[in-house]
Amino acid sequence: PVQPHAAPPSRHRTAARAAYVLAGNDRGRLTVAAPQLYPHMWSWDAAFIAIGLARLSTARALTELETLLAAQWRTGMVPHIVFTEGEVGYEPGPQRWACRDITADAPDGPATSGLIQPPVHGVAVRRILDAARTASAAERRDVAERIRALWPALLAWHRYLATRRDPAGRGLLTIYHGWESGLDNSPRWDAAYAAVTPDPEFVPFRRADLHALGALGGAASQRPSDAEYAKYQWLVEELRRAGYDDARAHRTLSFRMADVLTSALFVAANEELATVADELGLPGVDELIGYADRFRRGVVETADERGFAADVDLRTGDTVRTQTIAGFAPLLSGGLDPARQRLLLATLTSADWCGHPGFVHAVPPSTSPSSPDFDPVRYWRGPQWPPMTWLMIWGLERSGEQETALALREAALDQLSDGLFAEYYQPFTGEPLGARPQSWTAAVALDLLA
Ligand code: 9YW
Repeated sequence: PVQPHAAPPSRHRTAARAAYVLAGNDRGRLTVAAPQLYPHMWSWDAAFIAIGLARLSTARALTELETLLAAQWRTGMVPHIVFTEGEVGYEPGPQRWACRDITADAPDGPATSGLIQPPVHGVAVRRILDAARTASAAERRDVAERIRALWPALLAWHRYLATRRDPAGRGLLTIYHGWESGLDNSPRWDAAYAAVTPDPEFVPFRRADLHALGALGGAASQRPSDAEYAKYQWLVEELRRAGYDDARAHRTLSFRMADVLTSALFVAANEELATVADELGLPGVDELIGYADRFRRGVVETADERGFAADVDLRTGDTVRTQTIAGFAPLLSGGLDPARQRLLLATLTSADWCGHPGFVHAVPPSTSPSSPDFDPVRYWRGPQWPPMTWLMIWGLERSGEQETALALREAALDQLSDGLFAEYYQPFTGEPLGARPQSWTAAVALDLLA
């Protein structure tokens, strides 16, 4: 029999600190992503936060998803930012997006952005349902009822993605902006951004992010560059001019990428929701499984002989192969043949990735240190991001790769035991970078420690 053993005290301390961080960033019905740098609700952060909160209170975890989904657009789109009224410390803010003035599809409630982020919400729903298994009958009933109430919104979100973001039915989701990938300035998007040219009259707005990071003692070298930011802002302008209309966006935007990581996460979320539907007797199981199958094929089709996946530039038709964490998308979607699955795992643990001998913690960097695009401090171009590590652990556990998952989990817990819950980490020094404390970092720590 397995001997029960207590976790070392430092882990308890880390869990307690993580809970304290989430409580501190709690604004009642939502948790801000990071108080100084990101004082609003971000879509995929909210899902990770709900995964962490599920370990503390299934009721509070559901509230997080309810708040996000209350800001859903009439098209089914779940916006990437839900703005906190009166908060002016983030750009672009609600005035710049002006969604409600531009389209009747935007909700009447809180102001939102007009973009998406990766659809990991279904993963959170399943985790909340699972967390309720050992709860009282009353709590289980409450969780089931609230998931039932959210169900039409969740289905509409997945339907929006499967139709408007993949009109050609190729099994890959289109993004209109690097921000939609959640991996903003990843080298994945360099080639596409090279073709984005702001109008000469376009006046870029102020870099509130640099100001906020400076106040935290961080350097501009940890954020995207000014040249990158001007393009990010210009794409928002293009989207406004397209009236936030998907059909027009597909025709007119100067950035249109098929995002393989977002697509793989969509596969996983469809599978998780299908399981929830099956358990709670909710409609849509076949539809969700159909989406999962279609997008799994789409993801696997991009993989090379080592199983490493790629994005596709929909404007040029080019397959864009970069040495970024998105290459591991098939570990999240499944569907690789066993030989390539083994090769992809070997790549993940190799010196080009987690196993680099110079790394303080053997967790995946956002970009491979062997890539010429690698930068150990700049955002998605090298640093290690705890929610990405969480996703890899989760994907590995789900596909039965327990040994690799366990090694990653231990390394992740070591990294998180600094108790700072930074936004990202320098792989060679272990230095915490970006915002801190960052809610989703605390949330994944809580989940991993449970
Ligand atoms: C920004 C909130 C968000 C994350 C993104 C990350 C960053 C916002 O922060 O984007 O203005 O740079 O790239 O994935 O959701 O944590």
